[in-house]
Amino acid sequence: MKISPYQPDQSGMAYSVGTTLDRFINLKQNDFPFASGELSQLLRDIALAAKIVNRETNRAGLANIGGAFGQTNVQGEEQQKLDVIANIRFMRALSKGGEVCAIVSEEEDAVIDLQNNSGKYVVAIDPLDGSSNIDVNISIGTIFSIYRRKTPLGQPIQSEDIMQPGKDQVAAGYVLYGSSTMLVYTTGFGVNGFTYENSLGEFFLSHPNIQAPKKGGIYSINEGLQNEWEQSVKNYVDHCKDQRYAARYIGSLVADFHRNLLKGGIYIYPATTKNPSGKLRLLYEANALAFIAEQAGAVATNGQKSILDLSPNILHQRTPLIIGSERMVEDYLKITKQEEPSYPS
Ligand code: FDP
Repeated sequence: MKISPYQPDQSGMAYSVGTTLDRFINLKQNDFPFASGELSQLLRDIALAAKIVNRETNRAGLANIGGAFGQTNVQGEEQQKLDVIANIRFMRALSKGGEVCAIVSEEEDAVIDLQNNSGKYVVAIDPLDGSSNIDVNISIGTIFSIYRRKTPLGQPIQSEDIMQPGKDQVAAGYVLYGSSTMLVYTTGFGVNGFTYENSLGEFFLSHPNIQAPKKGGIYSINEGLQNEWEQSVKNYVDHCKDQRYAARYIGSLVADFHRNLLKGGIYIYPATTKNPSGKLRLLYEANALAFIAEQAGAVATNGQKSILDLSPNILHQRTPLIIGSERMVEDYLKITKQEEPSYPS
C-alpha cells in the first residue's frame, strides 16, 4: 500500500485565504500570551449579530421590513425598520457576552449602561449605516469601534470611559452588506477582510492584510451640496476634475469607503452651511474608519487634525471627514489650506 504524507497548504499557513473568522480570531489571540480572550469573544459576538442582520437585509424586500418605522432617531432622521432591527440585534449580542460595560449607538439618545461593571470594553456602533439606501437595494453597512474602559473594573462607568479619542481604540471594523457581505476589522495590527459564505454560515478570510493604494483615481463627495461648501473644497474638487478622477458616490459611507480603500480614492464629507461641523458622527463612524484607514496605510482628517486625535465633547458629535489614499488626502490639505474658510452667503 502506498502512503503519502499530507502536504499542508504553504500559502502563509495560519492566515491563508479561506481561514474562517473564528479560527483567525483564535490564532491572533495566541499572539498575545496574556490575552484573556474577551476581545476575541466580543469580535465573535459582533460577527454573529452581523450574520443575523445580513439575513434580515437579504429578506428586506420579501418580508416587507424595508421602509420607514414611523419614528425619528436622536439625529432627527427617520428610523427605518431595519435600523431598528439591526440596533436590537447588536444590542443583544453586545450585552449577552459580559465583555461590554457600555454601548453608544447611533440609534440611542444616551449611552447604554449595561450595568455590568466587570465588562472591560465600551462599544460605539452605527448598527445600520446608509439606511436611506435600504429600500432601493443598495449596499449598507455596520460600523463599530471598541475601546477599553479607562476607569477600574468593578466601578460604575464614567464619561471618560465613553468620550475617548479614536487613537485609543483597541479594535474597529465594519460590515458591508453588498453584492457579498464582508466583515473588515483591525485590532491595530493590520486590516483583514472576511467574506460571508451564505450556504456555510461562515466568514472566510478573503482580503488578508489590506493595503490602501497610496494614490487612486476616485473622488467621492455629494456634489449636489456644492453651493454649501467652502471655496477651498470647490477648489479641490476642481483639481479632481483636472486630474480626470472618476466621481463615485453611493451615499452609503461604508460602501464608498470600502471601494476607495481597495481601489484607491478619497471620500470627502466636508462642513456645509446646513452641517457646519460636517454630517458624519465622530464616535461611531469617523473614528472606526480612520483607525482602519491608518492601519491600511491611508489617512483620515477633519481638514485640520487627524481624526484619531480628536477628543469628543458630546456623544453624537459630528465631524467633517476626509479619508482615503495618502497622497490624495495630502493634496486635499495642500489645496484647501491655501484658502481662508468662507461659506458662500
Ligand atoms: P444615511 O444618511 O443614509 O444614513 O451616516 C450617514 C450617511 O448615510 C452615510 O452613510 C452617507 O455617506 C451619508 O450619510 C450620505 O449623506 P448625503 O445624503 O448628505 O450625501
